[in-house]
Amino acid sequence: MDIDRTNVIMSPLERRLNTISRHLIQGCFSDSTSIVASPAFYGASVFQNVAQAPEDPILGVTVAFNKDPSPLKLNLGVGAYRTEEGKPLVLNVVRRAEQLLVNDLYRKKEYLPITGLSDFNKLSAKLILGSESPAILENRLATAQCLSGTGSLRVGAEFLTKHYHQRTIYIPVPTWGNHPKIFMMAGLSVKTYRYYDPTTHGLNFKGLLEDLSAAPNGAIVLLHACAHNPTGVDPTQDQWEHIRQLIRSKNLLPFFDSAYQGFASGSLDTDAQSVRMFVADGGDCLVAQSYAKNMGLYGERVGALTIVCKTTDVARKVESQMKLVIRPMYSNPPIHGASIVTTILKDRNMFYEWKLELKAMADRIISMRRQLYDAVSARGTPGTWNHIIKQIGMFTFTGLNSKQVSFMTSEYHIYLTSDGRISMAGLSSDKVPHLADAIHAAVTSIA
Ligand code: KET
Repeated sequence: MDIDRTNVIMSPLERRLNTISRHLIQGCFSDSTSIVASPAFYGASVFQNVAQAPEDPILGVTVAFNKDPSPLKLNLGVGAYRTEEGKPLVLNVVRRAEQLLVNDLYRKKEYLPITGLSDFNKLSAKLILGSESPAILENRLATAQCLSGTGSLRVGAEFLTKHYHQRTIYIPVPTWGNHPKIFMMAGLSVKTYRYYDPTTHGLNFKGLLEDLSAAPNGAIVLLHACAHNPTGVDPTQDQWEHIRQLIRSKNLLPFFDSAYQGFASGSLDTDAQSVRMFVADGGDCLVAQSYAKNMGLYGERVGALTIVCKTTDVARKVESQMKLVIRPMYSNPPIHGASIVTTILKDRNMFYEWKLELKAMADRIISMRRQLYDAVSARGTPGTWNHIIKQIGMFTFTGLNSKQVSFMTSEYHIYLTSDGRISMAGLSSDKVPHLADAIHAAVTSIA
């Protein structure tokens, strides 16, 4: 059967029908090889030179994990909380808030304003800065609901590229792998400051101070508000004060990433101390907040960017410019997740219930640290391991190298990022012996 009519003059409609019928016939008849292909259909794709991209270093670990058929497999890659049964957790208070939202027949699905739900913004600023914050009392801040922590960082970075005189941002070494990409894509130039000392598994405070002292005046400095990712090492209160003084004396601009408020200590207020210390001195600062971890709203993409300014007038102008960044990017943010957060934050009982559930998550992680430390110590694994209990937040930065990590994945089906970071939130008591065996075998058999 030959329906090729390419040598016949056809109208555009006829041509389209011709192509469709070819597809249909090809699907129906095995002897359709005699059909002559149209060059546009079978020729090289205009995208044929697109290179295969590598998987993301963190989210790609989950992709590999999902492909592994082994019943032993354990995903300690992405920072996502799991229960003792190894299951993802939706907080009870979140379920309750969702129920209220679903039952409210007056709720609409209209577009939100460009900067999102106004109550959400006020409550988010209060959560991170504290209700007595001078910036809130003096109304000199601009907050926009953004697409979780990542989106808040990106909007903040785009704003800085457009409106700030210094385009260099200093990020710690190491840091969350997405930081340099977010800032570079937004047009900032990325430099680094020393943060972690692998020999002590602690803070390289001297290196940090030296590098920030050498930064050009006005440069932007990315700071993890608490539970530094991936190291789990935070400055002490005194060290924070020292850092604050240095930053202010050089007119550096602090940009806080707060992705783990409540996860480090179990207390929302304690984990916000670093940010509050900077806001208390009256200087400018930016804060990106995420509700992915502390409310377990990972896929809802709820977060906020707050820019603290020195006067109300400046803050209003800043807000107007934030809108110009957001509008062509995604127009306005989604409504559901922010409504859940708002429902919880504005109701005294629900807020209290959330704090209890958050504390329970933080406590379970702390107990995992103790259990893993005990299990590794019991095996007499060479090296020092007390950093497992000293580090805080979701992660342990084990010190395992990439070869040891590959070994643990291939031999023990344990998935973690190649820098040796373990998500303690993904671990449960029954999996601790398997993980400790894997660490022991990796350390004793691979240098
Ligand atoms: N900041 C930090 C420090 C961070 O660890 C994450 C996520 C984010 C921001 C962004 O989270 P968001 O979901 O956009 O609110 N970190 C975990 C997940 C990821 O890589 O996306 C992680 O490190 O596993």
